[in-house]
Amino acid sequence: MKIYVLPLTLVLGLLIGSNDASSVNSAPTAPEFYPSPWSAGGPDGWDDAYKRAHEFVSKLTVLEKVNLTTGTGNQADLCTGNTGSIPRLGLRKLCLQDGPVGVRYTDLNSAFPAGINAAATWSRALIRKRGEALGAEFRDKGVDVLLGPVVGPLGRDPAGGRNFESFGPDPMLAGVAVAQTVEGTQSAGVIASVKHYILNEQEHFRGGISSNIDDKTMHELYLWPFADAVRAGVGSVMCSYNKINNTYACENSYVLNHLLKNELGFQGFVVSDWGAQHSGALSALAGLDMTMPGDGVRNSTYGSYWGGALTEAVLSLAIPPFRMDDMAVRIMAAFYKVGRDTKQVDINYSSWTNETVGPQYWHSKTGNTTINKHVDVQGDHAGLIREIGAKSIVLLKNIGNALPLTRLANIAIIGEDAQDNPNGPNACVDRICNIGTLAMGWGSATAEFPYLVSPANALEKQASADDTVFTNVENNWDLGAARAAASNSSTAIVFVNANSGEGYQTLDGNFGDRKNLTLWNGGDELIAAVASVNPNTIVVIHSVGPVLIDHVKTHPNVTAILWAGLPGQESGNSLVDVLYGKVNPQGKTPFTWGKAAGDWGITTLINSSTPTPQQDFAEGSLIDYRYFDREDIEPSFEFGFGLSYTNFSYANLTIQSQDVGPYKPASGSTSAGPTFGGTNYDPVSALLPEGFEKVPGMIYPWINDTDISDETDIPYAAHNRSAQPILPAGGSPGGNPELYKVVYVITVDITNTGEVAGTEIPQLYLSLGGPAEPKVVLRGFDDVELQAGEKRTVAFNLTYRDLSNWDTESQDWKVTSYPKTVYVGASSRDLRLHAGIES
Ligand SMILES: *[C@@H]1O[C@H](CO)[C@@H](O)[C@H](O)[C@H]1NC(C)=O
Ligand SMILES: *[C@@H]1O[C@H](CO)[C@@H](O)[C@H](O)[C@H]1NC(C)=O
Ligand SMILES: *[C@@H]1O[C@H](CO)[C@@H](O)[C@H](O)[C@H]1NC(C)=O
Ligand SMILES: *[C@@H]1O[C@H](CO)[C@@H](O)[C@H](O)[C@H]1NC(C)=O
Ligand SMILES: *[C@@H]1O[C@H](CO)[C@@H](O)[C@H](O)[C@H]1NC(C)=O
Ligand SMILES: *[C@@H]1O[C@H](CO)[C@@H](O)[C@H](O)[C@H]1NC(C)=O
Ligand SMILES: *[C@@H]1O[C@H](CO)[C@@H](O)[C@H](O)[C@H]1NC(C)=O
Ligand SMILES: *[C@@H]1O[C@H](CO)[C@@H](O)[C@H](O)[C@H]1NC(C)=O
Ligand SMILES: *[C@@H]1O[C@H](CO)[C@@H](O)[C@H](O)[C@H]1NC(C)=O
Ligand SMILES: *[C@@H]1O[C@H](CO)[C@@H](O)[C@H](O)[C@H]1NC(C)=O
Ligand SMILES: *[C@@H]1O[C@H](CO)[C@@H](O)[C@H](O)[C@H]1NC(C)=O
Ligand SMILES: CC(=O)N[C@H]1CO[C@H](CO)[C@@H](O)[C@@H]1O
Repeated sequence: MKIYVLPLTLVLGLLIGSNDASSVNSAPTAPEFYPSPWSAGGPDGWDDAYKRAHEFVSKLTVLEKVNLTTGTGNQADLCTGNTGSIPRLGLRKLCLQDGPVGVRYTDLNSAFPAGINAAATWSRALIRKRGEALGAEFRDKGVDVLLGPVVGPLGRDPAGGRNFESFGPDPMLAGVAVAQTVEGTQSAGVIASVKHYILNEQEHFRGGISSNIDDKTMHELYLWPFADAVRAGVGSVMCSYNKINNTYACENSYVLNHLLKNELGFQGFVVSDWGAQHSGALSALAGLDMTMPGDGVRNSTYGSYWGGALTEAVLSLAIPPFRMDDMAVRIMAAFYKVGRDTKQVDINYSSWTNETVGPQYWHSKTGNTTINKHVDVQGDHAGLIREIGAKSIVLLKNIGNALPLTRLANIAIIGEDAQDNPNGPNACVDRICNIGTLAMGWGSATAEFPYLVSPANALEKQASADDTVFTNVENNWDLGAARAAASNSSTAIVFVNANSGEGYQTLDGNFGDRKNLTLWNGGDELIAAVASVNPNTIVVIHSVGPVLIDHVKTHPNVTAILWAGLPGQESGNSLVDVLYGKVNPQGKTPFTWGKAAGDWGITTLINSSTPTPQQDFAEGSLIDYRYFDREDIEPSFEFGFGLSYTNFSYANLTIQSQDVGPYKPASGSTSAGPTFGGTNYDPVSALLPEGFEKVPGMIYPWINDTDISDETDIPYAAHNRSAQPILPAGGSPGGNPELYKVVYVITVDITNTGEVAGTEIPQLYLSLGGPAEPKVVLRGFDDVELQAGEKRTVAFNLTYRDLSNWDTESQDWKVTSYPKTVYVGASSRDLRLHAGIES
């Protein structure tokens, strides 16, 4: 430990940030890792971006570097998050905006299907197009950083409130989906910020809970999709609210410095979740590069952990110059990597009002100007949204060819979940209600709907075109009316749902996380009433995740069940496309449907009186289907399951070794930590220039006076800028490139044996062998469109990473000596072909 001079705020920050753990007996602690790795470029555009960032940052003063890193305060400016600017060099503030389903807090934007729906398509091409379309909308509103996509929560807990934002609990599916989304978004010229890093698996206590995890599970499960995001070139990573092994994510030097920046070779910047920063100098040394929204530290000199406080920490050398420079370089490297220098347009909207003219600086209500230009950024995205909505629908049951529907004499639509919200689709702020059809969860992962096509509306249109007698029962509670309508129609479609969201608001007793896994608003009773009188009852479920519906699955009068997830603005049209066979369903469930809440083996932690509730991830990597397989629990519908209107056969599994030679651990060392510009460390130069008029309440980089004295401990190793060894599993963005070498190519022949064209999702599962390992893990999939009778040979790659387990001793990926088996099939339990591979 070395003594440095620090201001009081930082001392407080350090104490608050580091002392909580000591109150918990024998609680695990996070190892420390210093120094924070400096960015040095890399493949796929990072080298060029780094060079340009290096040139730019070389021109900056300390104050200007600080300005890049610090938000100007909650609602201080137009966007969800706003950094300071560099007027001297013409760099405007950076605009960060929620969120993963569309541009939040504005108008004339699209509302896309949720992440969980994107995953349910199992289509790389559709997921990529969704990312591109999202990126284009953010770009055209003037946004620099899109706060998404989401792979944390991964979905450990089926009741987890924000699971729908991400791509389901399998790390491989999530990894492919996040990479496609990042590449799509960034190709449009917007920085993606993958979140929430890491282990933010439930909403209860998210601001204080400690997620405690072992090294192997961390690598094989939760870190896996983040590695794919980094390999895809993601420009930003958002650190989460929770603690990991009792240290806050945003000051956890092990997860930020060691895992993310060193082992995964992340070259972009880490931004805090809103208010997730809890210390000043310590968070910077632990690897945080940008704080949002920047303020929120009451009773401190600067109202911020950073801003003027960061300037003081830099001038006092509590933070070494190479670290401050690296923070700025990482932000600017991400900026250049995605082409913000040529693709940036002015910010066209205010997040805080839809009035055309009003205050730019919302918090202080100053700076009246035209703040909402009402720019229509929707392009032709409605067609893509409709297609993803339809292709994400999972057909769970279909007996006696109940579906697809043909021209019907009559149809009854039953349930509130089919209807328009009478007050409009955006009537509830942040969608914190469950009125009308469910097409979006609640919280920050929302955008305003430009419109919402309800199922009732779309089905009525279809009925009218077909001369079908159409009956619509809008209410869930009038079971008499439901029965009357159902008994009067040859086809009855019942709509039910289950919602969840972000844990800053409670809805019907659900604090973000679901309090149960059953249907909402009497959905079970409604289905029972309809099915008791109608032998052709079709059930449509809009839900954030699995619901307990085994009684529906086994009910003889329920002829079809469809899961439509959270489809976004084209909900009704997407559904009609599938019900009437214009789209043959291809969706496969991206999570397991248990029969009882206990089947997953996970309970949400909802009662705790300690400031740091301890949540041990003792199940290791045995979540979702891996747990059901291990415990031999029969689910209602297994991970990867979904029906089609046609059938597919599988044959001719082959395995070809690629003779790529043995894996080579990375070695060597980095360059020494570089510094760029900003050599004036005289506090006088950091005082507010005379005559500068501050926007009231805004966070600035200037210091109040030149007396920057107070003392605290700073980890000595954080100041070491000498060359550092490259980790065996590291060396490049995403980790050692050797990990991604294709070791085996597996092929199978898939034939469409039915009467109509359709898309099959063949899935490759691998048994890694070993007594503690999951029975199988997903390692490949493809979406294969086949005409009736058509056959295609499908190829899957197995990389070194796919075949390996994390070896804690060597801190590297290793192929164990246990025998390994490859399975290819139509779901995690429909493993039709298999073959052993030598290892
Ligand atoms: C958490 O603590 C466990 C047990 O001490 C340790 O094995 C693991 O590496 C730690 N992980 C992190 C991310 O701190
Ligand atoms: C920091 O950013 C603020 C807000 O954009 C701006 O007013 C100020 O001039 C910037 N300071 C410096 C030193 O560039
Ligand atoms: C901040 O100051 C106010 C007024 O002096 C006081 O009531 C409050 O408790 C203080 N808050 C903290 C977090 O110290
Ligand atoms: C720091 O300076 C700002 C104005 O420049 C002032 O509002 C604030 O009260 C000062 N804080 C302290 C603790 O002196
Ligand atoms: C502006 O927002 C209000 C409140 O959310 C809403 O009632 C109104 O329709 C909106 N106006 C426009 C033009 O979008
Ligand atoms: C800003 O504009 C609003 C609406 O046009 C007006 O009510 C308000 O008085 C203006 N404020 C200032 C400071 O000009
Ligand atoms: C039953 O159907 C008939 C003819 O289609 C219609 O006139 C009547 O209103 C329906 N009754 C109910 C309860 O829906
Ligand atoms: C589960 O929660 C939902 C939403 O709060 C509620 O509507 C439903 O009645 C609950 N189910 C049970 C069995 O209590
Ligand atoms: C199925 O529907 C018929 C009416 O067609 C009804 O008589 C029967 O009781 C229903 N079956 C069940 C299990 O509810
Ligand atoms: C299996 O492969 C052989 C040889 O390529 C081919 O003739 C046969 O049609 C394939 N079988 C199926 C069911 O695809
Ligand atoms: C499989 O590997 C080949 C060559 O390494 C590559 O071109 C192809 O895109 C890979 N396929 C997938 C699905 O990753
Ligand atoms: C001031 C202004 O209108 N800025 C931008 C608004 O959005 C359009 C379309 O993206 C841009 O071309 C403008 O520059």
